Order: sequence, then C-alpha cells, then structure tokens
Amino acid sequence: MFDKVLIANRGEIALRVIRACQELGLKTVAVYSEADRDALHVRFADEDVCIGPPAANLSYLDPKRIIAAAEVTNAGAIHPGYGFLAENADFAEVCESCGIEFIGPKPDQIRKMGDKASAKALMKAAGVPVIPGSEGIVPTFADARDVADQVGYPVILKAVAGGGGKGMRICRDVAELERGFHICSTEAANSFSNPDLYLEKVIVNPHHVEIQLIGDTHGNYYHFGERDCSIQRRHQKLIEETPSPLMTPELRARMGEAAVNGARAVDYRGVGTIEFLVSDDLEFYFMEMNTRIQVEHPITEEAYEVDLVQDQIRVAMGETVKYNQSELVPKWASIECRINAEDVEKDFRPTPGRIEAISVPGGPGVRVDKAVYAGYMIPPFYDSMIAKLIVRARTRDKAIIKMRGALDQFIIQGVPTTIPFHQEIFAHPDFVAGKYDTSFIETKFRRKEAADIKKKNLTMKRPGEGDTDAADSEATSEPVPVGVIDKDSE
Ligand code: MV4
Repeated sequence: MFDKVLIANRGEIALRVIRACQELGLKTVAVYSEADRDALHVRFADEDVCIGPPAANLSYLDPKRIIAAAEVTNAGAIHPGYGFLAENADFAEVCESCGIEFIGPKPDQIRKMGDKASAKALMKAAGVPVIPGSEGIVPTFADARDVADQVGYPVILKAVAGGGGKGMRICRDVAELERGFHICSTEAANSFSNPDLYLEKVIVNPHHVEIQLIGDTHGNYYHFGERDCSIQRRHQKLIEETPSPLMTPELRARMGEAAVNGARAVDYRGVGTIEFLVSDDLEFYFMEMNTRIQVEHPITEEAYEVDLVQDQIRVAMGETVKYNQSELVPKWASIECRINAEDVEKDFRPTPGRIEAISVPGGPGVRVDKAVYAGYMIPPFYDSMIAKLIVRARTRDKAIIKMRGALDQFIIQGVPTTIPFHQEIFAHPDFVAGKYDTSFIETKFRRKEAADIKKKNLTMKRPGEGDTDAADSEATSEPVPVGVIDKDSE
C-alpha cells in the first residue's frame, strides 16, 4: 500500500492526477524540469523535485531521475500519466524492482501490447475480431507477397514496434509491396530498433472507435462504452466524442464484450483502451491496445459519470472496483476539443510563447482541463496541447451547440491556437450530421499544401479567394446555423 504518489508527468494530466490523489487522501509529489519551474503541477503538489534540464530525455523520460525523486521523497507509487514513460515496460519493471507501485498494468502486459503483432495474436486467440492479414510477422518479402495474395490488395505493412500511425505503409500491388517491404523494414529498424513487420488488408476510410475498460486485481472487468476519435489530422486526434454517431446499443455491447474478453485473456489490470477500426458496414477489428489513461478519458468520465483516474489508482491499491455493467450506459453526450498552441495557417506549426491573457468558458456541462494561466510561458520542449475543452449535454446536437458557444468564449491571447480550426469543424454540416470517418480532415477540409499547389495552377484570383472551399471540390457545403440542428426536446 502507498500513501504518497509521485506524478511522472507535467501539464494538464499532472493536475488531473494530483486532484484525483487529493480526493483519495493521498499525498502528491511533482517532478519538473528546469523549463517547468513555474508550472502549476509544481505548485499544486505537496512536494516537488527538480529532475533535470528541459529536454525530456534528461528529465521526464529518464527513469533514473524519476526513481531517484520517488526514493528521496519516499513516494510509494508512481503515476505516469500519458506519453513519456507511461507505456515503457522497462520503467514499470524498474519501479517494481524498487518496491514502487507503478500505477498501470504489469510490465509484461505493457510489453505484450507494445509489440503490435503479439498484441494482435493475443486478441485473436481471445476471440476479438482482427483485421485479415499475417499470423505474426512477415519475415521476408516472399512471405508478405503470399499473405497479400490471400487477403487481396491494397495491403498495409505495419512495424510491430510502431503504432499511432508511425511505421506504416500502404501497398496497392505486388510491385509496391516489394519496394515498400524493404523501405518500411529499414525505417522500422532505424526508428524503433526493430525491423519486424506484419501485414494487413486495408480497411478503407475506417472509423477510429475505441473502448474504455478497467480491470481490477480481483478478476472484475468493465467497459465504459466507446469514444469516436475519427477526427484526426496526421494521426493527431483533434476531437473525440461519445457516444459515437455510428454506434448502436447492440454494437456497443458487442464491442465492449470483445474488449473486456481481450483484457481478461491477458489478465489485464488497470484502465486501458482497445482501439478498433470500424468499417462503414459496422464490422469492427482490433487495432491496438493502449495500456494507459488517455488524453481523451474525460469524455467518458462526463458521459458515464465516473472518475477513471481515481478508479485507476484504486486498482493499483488493490481495491475491488464495483460496477454493474448493465448500468454503465452513456447518460450524456460528451465531446472534447484538444486545443493546441499551433498556427493552423502555418501547417499547424507549434507556437510556444507567453499566454498574455486567458479567459475560459464555463456554465453547466463545460469542463476545461488545462495547466496554463495568464502570464504562463509555453515552453518549446514538449507537446503543444495547452487545454482540453470538454462539454456534455443530453444529446449530441445540444453538445455541439454548447461546444460552439464554449469555443466562442474561449479567449487566449499571446499565441495562436487551434480554436479557429475547431470552430470550422463545428460549423461543418457533415460533422454536425455525424457523417465522418478518419478521412474527414483530409478530404473535407482545406489542406494548406493542396491549396497552395492549386493556387499556383489557377489564373489570377482576388486575395482570399481560393483560400478555403476552392481548395477542395468536395468542401462545397455551407455551414449550418445553430438553430437548425436542434430537433429534440428534453
Ligand atoms: C489501418 C488502416 C486501414 N487498414 N490498418 C493508423 C494508426 C494506426 N494505429 C493504425 N492506422 C490505420 N491502420 C488497416 N488494416 C488505417 C489506419 C489509419 C487510421 C486509423 C485510425 C485513425 C486514423 C487513421 C488515419 C489514417 C490511417
């Protein structure tokens, strides 16, 4: 048992974990790099330790420094948050060997899920639907060609050590496969120190739908429905929502059951997420398992009225988690916008700098998870997400209206943010209608690069013309006024 938790993270998730610990009566230790001296997680924790220079490799990503900080403060547990060391099996193992509770699954569970081919094999054995493809890795091009002949083109090569869109390559025919195999394998060796690849049939324009689950150390497993994370740009999620517009109670029950079966089969403990690809005809396939609390966990908390971070810590304390699965139904529609300090007009380039002024939206059903404040300097060393804006309402349509208002009332001065981009998405008729998949941003939105190329090829235009919808022949629909979508009554 532990009564003090070290939070091996920064930013909004560090605050989220500190709050959960405080509510559970646990003491907290913040660690921080020299770039984060003025960060709120340092102020809000009971104790704090400077662990090194700004570079993540020399601070938040360095197991030795984190363990040393836990030992000097006598912290009995480490919460890794997301990113950094959250899915580092070796780190979880070091924690274990030092007698420090790692708040997450066992090292070997992290390791098995980190190897995407092994994760897929385990899930398949547990009866979870998987994408047709190779059984394990394809050691040679000849093996890849044989599997591709069986499942049919197009196929996708994926690095076993990749994930989140890294180390993937689509091949439309055998010639592309031959070239692609060697390129992908070399890239995987260079990027992940592991050249191993597996191969799958391509699911065209899939939906990204993930199931949130929890397992305790007493054999209890529950799921908290889905999150639709299909609104992404270059594998960065922009918006997440639950319920998913394409979900039905029957499909949710089947996907939830599959996820729980998968978790049970590996004796999983803690909170976790199983990512599925869902085709337009509502077939679902296991893609990856995330063995951490995720950025987008708040929408599940809002919709299901649960506290996933508290539950996660309780599991690590050996407590029994008690829910009635039949009562775990979405009580609200919830949507999250990830707000990044990025210049949308400059290819989403990060814009570190000083937040001169900030005013956040509020009112019932509005939650802002953030760690920035007026006068705060956003350091250039870490990721650019500065806030998560989460809303909930009784219906999706009402949640969209609430989000539009909240975005309009979210004022950040000093650095450009992605708020204007979110406002565009929330004005798009296809998004409002729930008609979107993972290709939405690429196909329904102007892409700066595409726009620039097209503009060059067009005859002279007045300034501004051809900036937006002209860049994409499909993006011709007009925004809809707010009142039009509210068809329901409470
Ligand atoms: C796929 C796929 C289509 N078919 N696998 C991208 C992230 C990584 N986790 C897996 N990804 C994909 N795997 C097969 N067999 C399409 C994607 C994909 C994608 C998946 C989820 C969310 C956004 C995406 C954007 C492009 C491609």
